[in-house]
Amino acid sequence: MLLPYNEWRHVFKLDPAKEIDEDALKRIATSGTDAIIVGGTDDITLDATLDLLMRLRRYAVAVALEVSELKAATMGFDAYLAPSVLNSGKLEYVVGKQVEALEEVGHMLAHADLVGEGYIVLNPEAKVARLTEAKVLTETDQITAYAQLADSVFRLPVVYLEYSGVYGDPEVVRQVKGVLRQARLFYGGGIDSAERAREMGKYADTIVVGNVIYDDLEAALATVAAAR
Ligand code: 1GP
Repeated sequence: MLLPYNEWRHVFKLDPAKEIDEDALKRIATSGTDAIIVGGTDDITLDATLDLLMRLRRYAVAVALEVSELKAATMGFDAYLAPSVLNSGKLEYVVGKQVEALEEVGHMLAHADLVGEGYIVLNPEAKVARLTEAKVLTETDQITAYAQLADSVFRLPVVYLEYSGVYGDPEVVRQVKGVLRQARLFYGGGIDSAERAREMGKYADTIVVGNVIYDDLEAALATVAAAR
């Protein structure tokens, strides 16, 4: 059975702009992970997204599209994740792109599983931080305030702590988890070993494993069992 987003414990994030060979893709898709998120920050094309979707559909795993690039939105995914970067310095990344996307493809997604994600971007060096001009958050209180806004005020179903590229602070994740009342907590960033998966998995509801898939496949696969 394909799991809905609120039951995911472990997910892999694949970037359509990066090459992955058939064998590696098969091992990722059959690893026992709960879902594959297709998403990335740049050079996302419809062709590459469709190609990855088609290749993933051979396996019994949920596949979700993170709709950050409008051009790449297409039918056929099990769920659609709509990210808003809450600490972006540009309104465009909080609501602008989302409205644009819904104007274009809203009709197509009307009956799909469309899930809002409140991103809190915490690695100032990450591409996503530069692109969205994310406000640098240094105090845990600031971070938990954003999380509470997403959860209790906006009632977003997912709060996503995004450290993309670096391993975050487990204490921050623990404290954010402590303020959430209904949202699911996604954590992503620098998980490249079973140990890190286990550590962040203690606090986050869902851990997202990205880059290491392309750098060290065995280490990526080891994170699956560790998140259980
Ligand atoms: C990126 O949160 C994901 O959007 C995962 O981060 O690539 O650092 O694993 P990494």
